[in-house]
Amino acid sequence: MKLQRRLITGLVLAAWLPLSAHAQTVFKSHDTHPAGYPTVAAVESMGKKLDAATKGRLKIQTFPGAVLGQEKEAVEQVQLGAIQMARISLGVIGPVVPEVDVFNMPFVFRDINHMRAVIDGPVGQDLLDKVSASPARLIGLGWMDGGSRSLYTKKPVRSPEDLKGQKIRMMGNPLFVDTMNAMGGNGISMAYGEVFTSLQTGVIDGAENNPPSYFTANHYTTPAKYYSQTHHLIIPEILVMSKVAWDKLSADDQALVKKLAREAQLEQRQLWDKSVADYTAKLKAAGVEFIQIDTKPFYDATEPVRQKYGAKHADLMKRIAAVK
Ligand code: GTR
Repeated sequence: MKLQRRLITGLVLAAWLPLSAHAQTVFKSHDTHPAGYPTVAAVESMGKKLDAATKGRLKIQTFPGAVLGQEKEAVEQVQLGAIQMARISLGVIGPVVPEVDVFNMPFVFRDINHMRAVIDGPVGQDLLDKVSASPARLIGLGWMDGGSRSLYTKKPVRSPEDLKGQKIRMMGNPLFVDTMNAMGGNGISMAYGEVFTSLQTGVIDGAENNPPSYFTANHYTTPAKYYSQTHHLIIPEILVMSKVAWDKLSADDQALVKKLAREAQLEQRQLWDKSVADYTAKLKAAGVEFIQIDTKPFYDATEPVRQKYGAKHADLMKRIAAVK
């Protein structure tokens, strides 16, 4: 009788074990960009590695094309745990973790290589840790590249005077509205998904972004065909995880996810450089006029913005400037 019971218990356990060993966790990961975009491709690749390393226990399912919402809503969903991951612009994290705004300031990085050296080094790690330690319930996993943002408008812009009276769409963060107002235009905060129609209908006169976004969001097909090389914002992208999902992971799994996010950071960079070159060529072929300008007047005009938002982070600003 005893033996029989043991046998039955053993059988039940044997039937249960393989099942539990194969229990799967699938992280839904948001991206506003379409399939194939460097950020989407890098997260997909991270997902494959995670799947292989955990023998299918942990997976990432990417949801490109903003199907889970615009970035502001996506951040909220990640905070709640309804979405487990998102690759978003750091611009929209500023309103929930104000410390990161130091990376969102105009001309805070000298150029893209400077930004890369900063995000790859201790300052980058500190900012990820600040996101994770903040009450926002987000975990900063890693960075990605968003290149530099320049203006695209219906009329060419060569100086701050040319922006006078022009309504320019900015991402949802008061810092960016202040930036555009300081640059000479009228900053209008608007979700990315509304920009195309607003450019077409004349609700706005222009917007600003990097060449891959300008192309893939079809903004170049609107009357905004002058791309003035202001490079006023170099905003890193961030890969975040919901703290709700993070807290359910073992320490080993957490370390694995972070390691793979770091690999994705470096992998995305290669894809990014290629995509900037490809989309720049495509934009030019489609008739977009790239205008080289003197950026100094825009740098000078935005000094009050760096003062206003940077004052609280004077040490961090010094550390960023000191990175070679
Ligand atoms: C892109 C960025 C997106 C989004 C978009 C925007 O460069 O990759 O995450 O923030 O800009 O302007 O809203």
